[in-house]
Amino acid sequence: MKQNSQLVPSFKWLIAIATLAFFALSIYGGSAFAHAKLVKSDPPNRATLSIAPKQIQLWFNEEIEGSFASISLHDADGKSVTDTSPETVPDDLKTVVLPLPEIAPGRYTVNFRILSTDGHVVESDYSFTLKNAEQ
Ligand SMILES: [Cu+2]
Repeated sequence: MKQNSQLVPSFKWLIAIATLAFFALSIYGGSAFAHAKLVKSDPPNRATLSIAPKQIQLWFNEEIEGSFASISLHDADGKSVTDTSPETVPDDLKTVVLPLPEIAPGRYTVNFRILSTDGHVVESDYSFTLKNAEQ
């Protein structure tokens, strides 16, 4: 019991510090709205395609550091099916393109990681399905 009563003040401090940290983080997190955001993709999120896409193109709401962008495509087993880097589009700094090899029917996940011009990394993923041509 003695030990317990000694612990109480330090728990209060912990809560105070945690609360401060939480507010500090939420203020910092508020600047997240300045990051580049994905506004459009081709193939679109959750699309079901009957023709294999030749490339993946991502569009953002603002310019990104295209040379630091990475896009990868993973099959349903999580295996990467691409080994190339995305290309920038010279007259549109808000977009990146990843040329694709021939891909088999199945469910795919697009993972992307880009660098906003404000220096923050934005990382996310989405998926699409390629169905058999005969279906
Ligand atoms: Cu940012």
